[in-house]
Amino acid sequence: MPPSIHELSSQFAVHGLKFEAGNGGLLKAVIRTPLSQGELYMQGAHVTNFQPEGQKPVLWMSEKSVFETGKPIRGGIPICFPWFGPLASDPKAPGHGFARTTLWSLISTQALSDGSVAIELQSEINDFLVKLDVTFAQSLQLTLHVELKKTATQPATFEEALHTYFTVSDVRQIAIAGLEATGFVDKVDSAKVKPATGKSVLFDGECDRVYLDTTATCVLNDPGFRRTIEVAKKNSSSTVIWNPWIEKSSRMADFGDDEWPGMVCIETANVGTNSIQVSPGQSHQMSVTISAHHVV
Ligand code: TA6
Repeated sequence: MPPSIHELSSQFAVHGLKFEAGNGGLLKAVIRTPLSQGELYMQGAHVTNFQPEGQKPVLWMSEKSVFETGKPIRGGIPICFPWFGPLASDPKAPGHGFARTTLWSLISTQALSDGSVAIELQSEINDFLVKLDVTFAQSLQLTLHVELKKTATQPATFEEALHTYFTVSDVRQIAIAGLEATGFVDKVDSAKVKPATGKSVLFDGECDRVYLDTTATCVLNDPGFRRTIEVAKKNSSSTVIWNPWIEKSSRMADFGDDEWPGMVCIETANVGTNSIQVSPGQSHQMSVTISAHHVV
């Protein structure tokens, strides 16, 4: 039984953080501080809003997203774990694993002296104890901690992604810098492995690329919004770039047919050959820090 808003509030509400019934009645934390505002749904520990003071919203949400128990929310920062994409060994398994559709538990909340708000959540997924630390400041920081329980009988391998959807003025006008020197798996072209392009990523059609063996910070240049968004990461060796464009958007019920120009995903991940193996009792932390900057 999920905790009530009253129970959550009495135990975890702090200055700048309260709890409400969100869309579909799903429990959410609402953050309002002088530095930024944000929202996080307890289902999936899913950040659905982050807007630094004086900036436009940074994260994109589909108008068509469903908000139902056990169903993925479209937009924000879904957590993909313990696998990414379809599960090769079980076609019936939910895409991107089930961390994003599980009800996470709150561990702690803090109103910090610099005006930011920190939230810690956890979930048990198979033999893993998974924790997410989120700090809403002028920037947004997420750290995904994955620990294989000591009771596990052998090492385990997992994939993970913070599948971040960014709001953009027009995906046809943006450029993503940081991946110029990295080859990629092109999921729009039969998963062919393609060499580094030496250029920023530009968009003139559906894009679904898995860049492997890269720890680079990505910079989203958005002239239409006169801003850059920096996506810096720790302990992540994969970056996924996605825009569904026209045809794929029309095939997704929870994605408006005319929404594709306004978003792009820059995903902080460890997938494929960058999957992580941990032994019983061992843990791994992957972090992303997202910051928006005006461009005069
Ligand atoms: O990260 C890109 C991707 O793997 C795409 O292939 C597309 O499937 C996207 O994730 C969204 O997946 P979802 O299961 O949320 O519809």
